[in-house]
Amino acid sequence: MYFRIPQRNLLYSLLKLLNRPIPMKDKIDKILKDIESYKFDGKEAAEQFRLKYLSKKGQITDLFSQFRHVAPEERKTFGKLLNDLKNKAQSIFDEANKQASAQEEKGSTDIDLTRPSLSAPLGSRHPVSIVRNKMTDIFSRIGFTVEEGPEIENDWHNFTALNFPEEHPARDMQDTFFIEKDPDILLRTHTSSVQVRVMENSQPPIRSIFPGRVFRNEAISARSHCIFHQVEGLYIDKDVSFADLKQTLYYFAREFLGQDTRVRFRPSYFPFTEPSAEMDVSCQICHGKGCNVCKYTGWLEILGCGMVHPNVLDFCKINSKKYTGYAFGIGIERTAMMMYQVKDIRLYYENDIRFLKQFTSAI
Ligand code: 2NL
Repeated sequence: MYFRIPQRNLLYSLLKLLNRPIPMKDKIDKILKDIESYKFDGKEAAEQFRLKYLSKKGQITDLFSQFRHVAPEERKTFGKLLNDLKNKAQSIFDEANKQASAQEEKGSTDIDLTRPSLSAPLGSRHPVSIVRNKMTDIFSRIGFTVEEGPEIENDWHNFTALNFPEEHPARDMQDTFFIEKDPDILLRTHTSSVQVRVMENSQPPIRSIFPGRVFRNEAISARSHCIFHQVEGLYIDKDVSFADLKQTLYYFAREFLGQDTRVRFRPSYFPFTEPSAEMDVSCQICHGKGCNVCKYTGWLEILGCGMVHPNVLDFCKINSKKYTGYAFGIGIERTAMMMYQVKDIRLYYENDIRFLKQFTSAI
């Protein structure tokens, strides 16, 4: 015999009378709507879903415990609805779990390789590179090859093979960055060390230029820095004379600064050349009239040069009785300061985009 609970029947009759949906149906509908709108959002959110609906204290489990209050004639309908709801929630959770494991296997981020990349703003060439390229381009056109070598050097390649006497001040710690002493390992103070390496490893004719970064232990100021760049040049063959040196550097000056450029040579001294000279160019700012760039002389010093000292040739296993050569060295920053009227060398190393973006180049 079936025994009715009077109060429960009373409640249902009352609700039916008021034409209200019964609460169980309401709850099932609401939960169904909620779980159907669930979107996968990672492992943590999937677990929250399970706790909310399927765990011991979850909303669906709770509905099952309320089932015993359902009127017997409605148990079949609600039993099915509840079971369907539970199965649906379980399959949503299972699917979410699958996705979470797949994601974990891939590495937690989803990278869409088909997405267009962010456009990187195009930079500009560094003024030191612009000037170096312009110099190497000019010399390449008359048959000079470009050679490079190490920035960390030994005493032989940086000093001894270049005819620096034992007591020369450049060998001092005050002027050069030493990495080790006895045997001396140091940061090269000029790219002449590369020229020594080329001479040691090949025989004339040698016609090359040597761009690169060099290091000197100088106090940093508007005019000098402990790091700067050079382009050196070397030409060795039979019968190379000072006339070849002058004409080549004259060609360079006119290509570099303009065809109306004039040059002059002043005697100088370097341990690795004899005779030695410095070359001035007519000031391209005032065309010789005098301005504050050329300090009202009309001339700017642009490079040092000379005939390779016979000792240097012999040290590098080139027969100085048979061959002669000339060499020169140009400071890139100094030249760029003149060209662009930059008053402080430190600007070249500060990487301030406002400074760097002002320079444009064809190469
Ligand atoms: C300067 C002067 C110079 C050289 C560099 C050189 C290299 C060898 C042999 C002979 Cl292996 N000379 N280089 C020659 C004269 C001057 O540089 O004021 N540079 C910024």
